[in-house]
Amino acid sequence: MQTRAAIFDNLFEQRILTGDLPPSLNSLTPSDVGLSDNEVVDLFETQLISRHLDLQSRQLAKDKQSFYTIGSAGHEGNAVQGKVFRHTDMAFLHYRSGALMIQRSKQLNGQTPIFDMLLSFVASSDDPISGGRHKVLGSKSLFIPPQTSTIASHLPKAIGAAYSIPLATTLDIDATMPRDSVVLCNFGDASSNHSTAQGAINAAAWASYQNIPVPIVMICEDNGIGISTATPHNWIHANFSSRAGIKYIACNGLDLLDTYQKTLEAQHYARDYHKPVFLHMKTVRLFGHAGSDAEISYRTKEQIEEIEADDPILHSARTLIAHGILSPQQIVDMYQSIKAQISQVAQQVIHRPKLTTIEQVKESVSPLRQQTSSATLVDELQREQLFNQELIAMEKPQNMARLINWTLCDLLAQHDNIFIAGEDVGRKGGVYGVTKGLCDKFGKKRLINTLLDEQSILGLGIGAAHNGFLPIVEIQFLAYVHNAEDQIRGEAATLPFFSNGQFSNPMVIRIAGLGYQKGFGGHFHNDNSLAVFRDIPGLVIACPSNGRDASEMLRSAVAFAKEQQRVVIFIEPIALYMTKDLHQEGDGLWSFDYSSPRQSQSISVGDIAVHGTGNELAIISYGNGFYLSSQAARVLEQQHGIKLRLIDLRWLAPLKEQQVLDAISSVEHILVVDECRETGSFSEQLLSLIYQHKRPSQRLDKLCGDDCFVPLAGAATLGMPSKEQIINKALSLFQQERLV
Ligand SMILES: Cc1ncc(C[n+]2csc(CCOP(=O)(O)OP(=O)(O)O)c2C)c(N)n1
Ligand SMILES: [Mg+2]
Repeated sequence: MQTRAAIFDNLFEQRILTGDLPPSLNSLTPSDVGLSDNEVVDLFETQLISRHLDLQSRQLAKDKQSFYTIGSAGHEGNAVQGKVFRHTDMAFLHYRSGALMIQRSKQLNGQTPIFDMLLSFVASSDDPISGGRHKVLGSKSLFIPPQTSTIASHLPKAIGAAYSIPLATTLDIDATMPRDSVVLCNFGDASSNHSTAQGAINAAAWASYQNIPVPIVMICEDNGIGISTATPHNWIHANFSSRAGIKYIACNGLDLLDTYQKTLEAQHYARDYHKPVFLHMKTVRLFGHAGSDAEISYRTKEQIEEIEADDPILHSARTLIAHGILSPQQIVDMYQSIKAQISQVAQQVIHRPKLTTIEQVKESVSPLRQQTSSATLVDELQREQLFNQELIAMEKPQNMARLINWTLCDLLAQHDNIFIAGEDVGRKGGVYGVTKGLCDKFGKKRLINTLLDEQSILGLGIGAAHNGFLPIVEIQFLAYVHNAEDQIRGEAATLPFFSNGQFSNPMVIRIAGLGYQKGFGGHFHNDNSLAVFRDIPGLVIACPSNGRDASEMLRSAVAFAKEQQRVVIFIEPIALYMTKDLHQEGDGLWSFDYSSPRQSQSISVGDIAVHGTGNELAIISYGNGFYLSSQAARVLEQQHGIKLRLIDLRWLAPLKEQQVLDAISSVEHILVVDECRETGSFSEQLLSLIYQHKRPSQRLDKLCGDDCFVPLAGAATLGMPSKEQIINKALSLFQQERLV
């Protein structure tokens, strides 16, 4: 049986030559909208290239040479956006944007979109965007970061990138995009219902409503369906045409002239007024959702044929013929010659190399980059003015919250491309005062109070990082990462992977979290699980146990994000923010001196700390667990005479395995203390590592949080390791006869 794609291909010539074309949609002429005849032909050529690439991808799939057949057929009107927007206007694209990308590539010399896209279809390692990792649309030189297939998840970062353009001008930073750029993003009609899309569009509206500039054009390519689920009639218009702060413009994507006129209007509006535009573009979807989709199971043959008759390629052909620009025969010739060219290139690309080793595949997860210049040291006089009264307090040891605050202050002074963004981080200084006073020193543009939406906060960071910023974003509590987790997992962490290391979104995500808050808050403010980050390739995870480390590690995190373009999760144990003492009130043993950037003794990413030299017991821990282990250590040493050492992991990823193994190699008993819920905790990784390498005589055990959520009040710590439990567990290791 012939596929619909093959039927279209076979009938094309006949339809054009017999004039079997859809009726005109308007009375516009090319000159009415400012297009020359040649420009219309050029757009049509792009549409044909895109269509033939779609047809070819299905042929290649049939021949088992290609692995992804989702295409752009019916959406080729987006060639217009490839023409209207500059190639430096960063584009976050829907998967049906083949024509847009091809047309955009015509703005730059030396582009080879046909070859490049075919290389991506066949997953060749020569594919210039993903290096054979996925069929994505993307190009470094065309300012098109590749997108994952999770629909709508690219919108928060598109808004973030748009927000960062005027911000870069105001702060006078060296941005990736030119200062008069706009951002464009596109997505499907069904995708617009996704909470991520709704949240992102709401964030743009929220900003625009209060006159915060967000130069973005959000294009909804409305084909009336999402796989098999119809979008309710007129839903997109009803839902988006009167949103506060957002200009709504509609166009018919089947008609090049109307689309050109409206896209120009949208582009000018966004560029001139720095305001978001929602461009609602009607399209059709041809040949099913993808090659594997049997459309006939949910649409009748008549419906399918009716939609096919509205093919934008046929509309464009009609326009060209009606205005005497090309004859039917010239159109057919053009169609055939592009078809032949693409088929010829397809035969070449199937012989191009593929990824053959896991090392090659992994190379782009965290590519090693050349060191860039590190932070400039701020003039001492300037620093004195910056810290002013606080210099007196700096002479005394302080708690973690204060030390992080000063570190952030120094970092903001050293790096002009850093901003801090999150809920309440501005004037209030965050829930725990960690960013207090910074807004007064650096202003609202660098201490950004965001709206209450974690996806948008992370999207702001990711998008701004695309444009040369080094964002430090804050999630108010660990439990509130979860509703936005995909922005880290599916977006920030995957960008280097899918772009073969070409695009990156360096940032530090500060998250207040973990348990032990003296009964306050219950589960949501005492979420003791970091499992959500554990399996994400390339992510760096920091969790300091004390203020001095927190300060140095934050500096390293920022430097690493900058130099290696990495995403760093920085977990701040809330219960330790204000902690000053270790064993008894007033001992001040958990307060530490602040080192200025000049005095800094850096802690490299991954480096553990070993305290003590005892060989009888090693306690390995981090965060609150390390604090409690330090308390327990004194009892174990003084009352039980155990010679021990304490190991603070400090960084949970990457885990420097050899450092850990070296630190315990001469020790007889090893106890891992992990405050997180046992299932999914880092203890799993640590125990299996140690178990694989330990000597038979070494005894090993662990103490973890219970697999339970944290309740309120006095019951809050029942399920988490305590000082007493650590002592008992350690002692029981010594009593055990059985080798673990
Ligand atoms: C978050 C998420 N859920 C589900 C899917 C599976 N999926 C892929 S495309 C699609 C339909 C999208 O429809 P629409 O946004 O209208 O775009 P179209 O394909 O029609 O252009 C779905 C459900 C996905 N990719 N991402
Ligand atoms: Mg759709």
